[in-house]
Amino acid sequence: MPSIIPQPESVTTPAGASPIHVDGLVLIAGPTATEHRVALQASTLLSADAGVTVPVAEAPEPGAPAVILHLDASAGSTDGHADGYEVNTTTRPMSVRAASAAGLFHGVQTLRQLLTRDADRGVLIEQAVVVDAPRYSWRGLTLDIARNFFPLDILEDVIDVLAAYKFNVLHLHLTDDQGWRIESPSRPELAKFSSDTSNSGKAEGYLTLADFRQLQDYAAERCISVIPEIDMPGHTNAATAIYGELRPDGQPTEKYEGMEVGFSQLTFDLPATAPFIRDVLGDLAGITDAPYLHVGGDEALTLGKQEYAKFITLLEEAVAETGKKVIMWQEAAAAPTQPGTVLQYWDTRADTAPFVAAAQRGSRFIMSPGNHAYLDMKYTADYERGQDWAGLVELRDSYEWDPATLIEGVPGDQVDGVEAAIWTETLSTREQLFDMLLPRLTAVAEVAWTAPERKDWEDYRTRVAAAADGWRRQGLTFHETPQVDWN
Ligand code: TNX
Repeated sequence: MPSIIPQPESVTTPAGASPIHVDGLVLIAGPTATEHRVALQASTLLSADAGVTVPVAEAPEPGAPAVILHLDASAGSTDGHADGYEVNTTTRPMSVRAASAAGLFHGVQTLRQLLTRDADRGVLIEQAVVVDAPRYSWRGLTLDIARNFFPLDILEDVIDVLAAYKFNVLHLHLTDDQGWRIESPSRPELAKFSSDTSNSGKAEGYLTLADFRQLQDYAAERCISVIPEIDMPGHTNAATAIYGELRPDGQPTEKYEGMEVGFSQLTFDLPATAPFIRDVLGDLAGITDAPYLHVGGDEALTLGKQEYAKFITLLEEAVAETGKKVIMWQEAAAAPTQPGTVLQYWDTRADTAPFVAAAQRGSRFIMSPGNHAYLDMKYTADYERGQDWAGLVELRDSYEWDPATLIEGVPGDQVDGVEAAIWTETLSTREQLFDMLLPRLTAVAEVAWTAPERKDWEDYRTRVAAAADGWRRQGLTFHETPQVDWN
């Protein structure tokens, strides 16, 4: 059986069919611009994977293998899901077909995973018919670039890995006590003067408007939306260190490079506060392609209940004024939130009553449970980096959970999907980041994509080992957990 992650809805392999040699392989695009664009992307990806040039051509060489890429309204998924696709490598030519650009792109990722290596014959394509569609429409990663900054080239590497496992959301945590990492045109001093700090003391910087534009374009080409987060009213020391007017005593706070959370806050009744919120959210909405802004709402531990609730209402209103929809961390549910506010669940220690009440008001949820999906948690107690407040998170912990039944009293059909999350207090290099992401990110990919009855830990373990061969070739670091028999 081919080693595809996330496990597709259905994979059939013809009995006794031997794999096809990639020699002479070409890609043939359908007539539309979308088909051409995806074919060019497939050419780049497959050429790198196979180590031979796989060009886009008008027609196959006589006798040589070809894959046609076609948009086809009837293709993919048994339930007509827009992101579905079909890959068939048993026909001549072979085909990737899908109803949407995203489906076609996902099909290409599956085709990549049908490549195998044989010691004698070289790179081969396994024969299979794959019909597939995702369980959830929201499949994301929260990435913290506030505690330690990660520049564009590393973010693009992360996007490439997300795309390979059919994720479609990159949620960037852009601001926190340790830094303001996005240019805010109406408040230029924020990024300019509050980005020279970080937890490591050496991963500083911020995304300029041009960087953010490039990042969104790079992500969009790979069918990934970038959801930006400005965290308020807690986690705001990077702002209060610049603006004394956001403090009751009028004095800016000290800059911060520590690990503690929950000490910083905005103050509702100050005249500068609401204009600050409207300015930075207006700026953010102006540069964001996605329909959502994330405005945080977590761990505002120094705020009283009343003041916190006023902030949540103000944040909801300020986002609505920009024309965007709002996402907040789970704490906001207690405020209480509007039904249209999406809640991101993270802390499984919390009393669930506010979430159940929010669900009854009609709220939808994104699931990021710390004890399964927080990829900054240590794998083992003696692991050299990471945190452990949500417990140790080994690969199997990231794999074995069900978003639909996670919060008792929140119906499964109010769950929009899943986000893994990686917080970077203890991570500042590309190698450290990928050590924590891989292999666990692929486990969360399967939780987000694959129906529970198709998931199987023993089978997944063997597919992870195959995936790691590709990570080694691509120079991606990963943690060699003893839960997998690595090749
Ligand atoms: C909790 S998750 C946080 C973050 C920390 C993270 C570390 C969330 C909404 N808040 O501020 O970085 O734990 O694991």
